[in-house]
Amino acid sequence: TALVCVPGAPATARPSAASPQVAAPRLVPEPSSVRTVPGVTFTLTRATRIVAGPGSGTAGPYLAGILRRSTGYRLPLVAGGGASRNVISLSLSGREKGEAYRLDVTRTAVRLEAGTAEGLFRGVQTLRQLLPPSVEAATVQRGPWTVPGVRVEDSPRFAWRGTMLDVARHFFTVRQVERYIDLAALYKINTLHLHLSDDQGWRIAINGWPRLATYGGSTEVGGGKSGYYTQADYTQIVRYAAARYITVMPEIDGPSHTNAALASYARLNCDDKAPPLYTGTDVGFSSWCIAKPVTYQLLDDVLGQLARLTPGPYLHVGGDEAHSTTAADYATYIGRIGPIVTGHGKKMVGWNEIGAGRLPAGSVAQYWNTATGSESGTQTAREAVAQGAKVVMSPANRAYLDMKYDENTRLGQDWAGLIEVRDAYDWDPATLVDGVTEKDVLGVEAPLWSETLVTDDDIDYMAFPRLPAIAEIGWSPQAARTWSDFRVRLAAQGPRWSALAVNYYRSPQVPWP
Ligand code: TNX
Repeated sequence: TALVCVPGAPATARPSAASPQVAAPRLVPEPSSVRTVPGVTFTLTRATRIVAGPGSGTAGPYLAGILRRSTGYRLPLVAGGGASRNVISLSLSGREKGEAYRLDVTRTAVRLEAGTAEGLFRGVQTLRQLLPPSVEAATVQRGPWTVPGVRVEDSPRFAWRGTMLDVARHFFTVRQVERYIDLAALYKINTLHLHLSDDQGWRIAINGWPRLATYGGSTEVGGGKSGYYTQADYTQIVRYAAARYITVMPEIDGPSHTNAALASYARLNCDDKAPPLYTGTDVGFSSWCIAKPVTYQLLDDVLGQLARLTPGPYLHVGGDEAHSTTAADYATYIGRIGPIVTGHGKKMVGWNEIGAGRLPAGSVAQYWNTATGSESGTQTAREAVAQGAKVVMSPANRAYLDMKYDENTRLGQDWAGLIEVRDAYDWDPATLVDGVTEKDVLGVEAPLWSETLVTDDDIDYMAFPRLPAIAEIGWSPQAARTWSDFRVRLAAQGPRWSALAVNYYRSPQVPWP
């Protein structure tokens, strides 16, 4: 983080007789460029207006919603024109593209501009973090609502900055998913991967195959009653995410992780016998019947319906841990499912094992192994790249939000190791796997598997602070980020999470205030 040397710095600056300094604002993810303007602050008042120009999408209403709750001010949203003092203005400009934005804070105004509404929305997240933490509260708080004078110019390193929710092992309601979406949006996450099916549960209603949801979705890890999304519920999640410029990617896992579906329809099984529902946490014991046409009729129906309900370009077909499918069957399966996905107008995404099969153009392999360099576990990632696929990095020993922080963590698993905040932060997606370089990497994703997670508090505890660490890896230039700086900026998020009632892990590695 750049520190700007200024004579006559404000009282909050670190004192130093020779060259007083103004501390840079503590933002996560770190922007490409932040220049502080010494001695300048903007103060939000009862009279401030939010000017949302044409094409600014949800950025204005989203910002107004947050600010009104905690400030109690009216903060009218106006389309433009009138005085330009005491305004927060959001406008489109030809200077930036995609998610890039520019934010200027002067004494009289906050001006945010971007080439797209999406860019404005990302910039709004930066503005939130420039305001005091209490701005995140759900009830009216005392100001003053000051914003330090800055000029931020920012754009993402990677196009894909994702997180995954496993709604199969434990089901999460639409409201729980929406809450997670809002927390992820604060860190400029733009992809929500929903793991909709697994051995323990099938979570999406499919026309023509009602028992997948009503029976296959009836229980979860540990037993008890569970649930599923109707197609209207799923559409609600997609819309909620879209209003935050987050793309939903649904996953139907296979050929393994399919027990819930196999239990729902006997005819999907090679021996025509339905196995019982499963509420344990083993992996790799189930398999689609690769030779049966009905397997592909089902997948065509499921993926076709999901393709119609999903505006985003990707369908995730799983492909992980197929320990009960022969290598030949696995290759057959990938060769069949690829054209089903592309036939419905989508691109195929799968866990890195899919590199062993034939991939349609435009496919994406999600790297989840713990292997690095050129260890044997990295082979399928290289095979995917050799076929022209891009890679999303989710190495389990770095990016898995369900791994324990240390041996005392009550929740989570430890098969991929313990992941303290520094472990989650200190790696570069472009140098992890030999032969998978910056140009092959689409981005990063932090999966939250839910074998041990039930409540919002459980989700929060595992995702915070590691989700913001992965989000920064995806957004910020590699050269602009160091652990010693990140831990200080991350510490400043603690009071924000408290204001948002987020049950975060108070890592001893982070100097929380
Ligand atoms: C491995 S990694 C899995 C999941 C488990 C997870 C638990 C991967 C693609 N599959 O089935 O939930 O470990 O950490």
